[in-house]
Amino acid sequence: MKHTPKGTHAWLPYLPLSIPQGRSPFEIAQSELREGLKALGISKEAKIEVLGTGDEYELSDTGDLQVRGGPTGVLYGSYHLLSLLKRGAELPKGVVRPFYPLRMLNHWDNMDGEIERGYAGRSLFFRGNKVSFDRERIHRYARMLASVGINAVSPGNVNVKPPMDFLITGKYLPEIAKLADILRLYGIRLLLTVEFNLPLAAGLATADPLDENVMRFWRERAEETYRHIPDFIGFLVKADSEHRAGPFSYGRTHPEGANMLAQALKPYGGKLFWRCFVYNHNQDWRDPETDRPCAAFMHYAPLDGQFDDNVILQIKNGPLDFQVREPVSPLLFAMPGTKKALELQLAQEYTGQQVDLFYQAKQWQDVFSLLSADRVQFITAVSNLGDDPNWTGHDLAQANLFAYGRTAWYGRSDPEQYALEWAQLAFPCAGKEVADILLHSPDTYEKYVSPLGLGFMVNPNSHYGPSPDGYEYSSWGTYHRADREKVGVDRSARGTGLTEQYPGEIRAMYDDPAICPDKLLLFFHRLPYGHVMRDGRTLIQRIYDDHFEGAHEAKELALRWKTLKGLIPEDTFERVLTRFDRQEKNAREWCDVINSFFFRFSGIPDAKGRKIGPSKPAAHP
Ligand code: GCW
Repeated sequence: MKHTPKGTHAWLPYLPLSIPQGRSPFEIAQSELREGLKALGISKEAKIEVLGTGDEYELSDTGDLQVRGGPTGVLYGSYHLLSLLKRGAELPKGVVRPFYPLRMLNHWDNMDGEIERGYAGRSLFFRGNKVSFDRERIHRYARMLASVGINAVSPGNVNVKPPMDFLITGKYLPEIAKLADILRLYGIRLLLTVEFNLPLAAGLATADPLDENVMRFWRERAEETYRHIPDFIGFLVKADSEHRAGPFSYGRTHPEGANMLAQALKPYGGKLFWRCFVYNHNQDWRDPETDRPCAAFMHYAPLDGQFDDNVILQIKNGPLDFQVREPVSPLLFAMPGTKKALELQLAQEYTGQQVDLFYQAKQWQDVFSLLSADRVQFITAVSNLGDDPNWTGHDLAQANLFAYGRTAWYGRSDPEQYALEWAQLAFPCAGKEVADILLHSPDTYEKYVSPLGLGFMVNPNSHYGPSPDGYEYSSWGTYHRADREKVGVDRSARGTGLTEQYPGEIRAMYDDPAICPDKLLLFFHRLPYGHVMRDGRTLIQRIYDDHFEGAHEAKELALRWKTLKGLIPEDTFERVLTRFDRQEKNAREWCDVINSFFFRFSGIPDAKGRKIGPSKPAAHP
């Protein structure tokens, strides 16, 4: 039987699916360039020269093509050169170098093969509680990441479930080392997630970070991990968060817990990434004082200067939890004496689950427009990949991974540019049209799901589909507080005080409903339905209008896709069409459920006389 390789070309249609030959990034670059130029029908010679030490490169075309750069730089340069030639674009002038030294991808894979918040199949790394991967597929995965400059991955879930807690032991390290061996060829290094309570599971009496035996235990784990993977980056930890153990379990502080792990890694130059997703998930919904988005700043900001220099605090882009629209996390502006990593989420947990289209680069632009990129030293994103043949379930969701790679490389978000580049590479006959569809997608989705900064009106657990009170009376701290008169949470200085965590100008903007951006109005303020918006409409009318418009635009996206028939490979076209059909239905559902919810509370009819709420269902065709 003919072997059909799994894992499509993604945005690299000019590279063969077979494994490139080579034992180093330099040799891989040679092989990729040779094959790529051949497939592009370019007969010029390409010379690669290793100069320098890092990720930087320089491209030139003076009769011959030239790629010069550091040992990994030549690989990035080769992929970049091929993509430019494919798109007929100009070569960049001067040396190209990345903004962030580590451009990471965090998978949330479990060892049984399931992926937490995964919408594209099963794990690429684990199966049946074992490390288990398809070598060819990992080569293609690594190539895809390297082609956009991603150079670090953590394969395992931050919610470490057994037996993953034992990944950093002799039982699994030899297999993990084989994975690292492939990734290394593409300049990619590994991080592993660890469970704070591992000492207990391993038979120690405690996992108290100040206990001598516990310290020794972690030093041994670090030593053994580096023995198998000499270029290992370090550990990633979710502690004292959503049922995970952590220093609090032992009456210790987060610097005490994090520094202890960091010290175990220190002799090898290792780093400890410590997530700041720490809040009380056992909140009483009746309590108006405790406000989840305030939690991370309140906990960590006073700890500036107490973390060792190889500890990096990993902070989500917003203060709540990857909602459709959130303000930038105030913690990202704080703690000047502490290293920080920005965490984005490619997995579309709250943004359509890779059924509905949502191009995320626009969301990240919100972050970078307020936060200068050098406020953080590292960047990471939760992966949207799985073993589906097209990697991301929705083919167009590949654009998010691509755009993330570019964002991490350049340290800025340029949604238009990245969408166009991706679309021209993936769909050369319809680049502009596809880019345009991508660029419209987040606004459309936001309108029918969650306009004005309202979040969490989703079904509990799955986080998909409308359920306005799904998280309203729960312990998760996720409230919109809608009643007959008003909706939203007052997070201003007069309310829970979240706005006071921001630096001056930003604080002033968020604190005053008159200048707070519409898109965040109900995130920061509690307002009556009759509140007159800057555009003259009332708040309730804006809620109705946005939902109707969003549902209508979802239909239009599907129609626009249909015009591309013949310009997109048939199977991709059909697969995406199916998703657009589902999105259209989802959008209608969101619109009707949320508008009915607000109509029933407020009793205010739609000024445009559209039908809200129960009506005769459409007759079956
Ligand atoms: O958004 C929540 C998700 C959890 C996730 C958690 C986190 C890995 O619903 O599935 O757990 O965030 O970021 O730790």
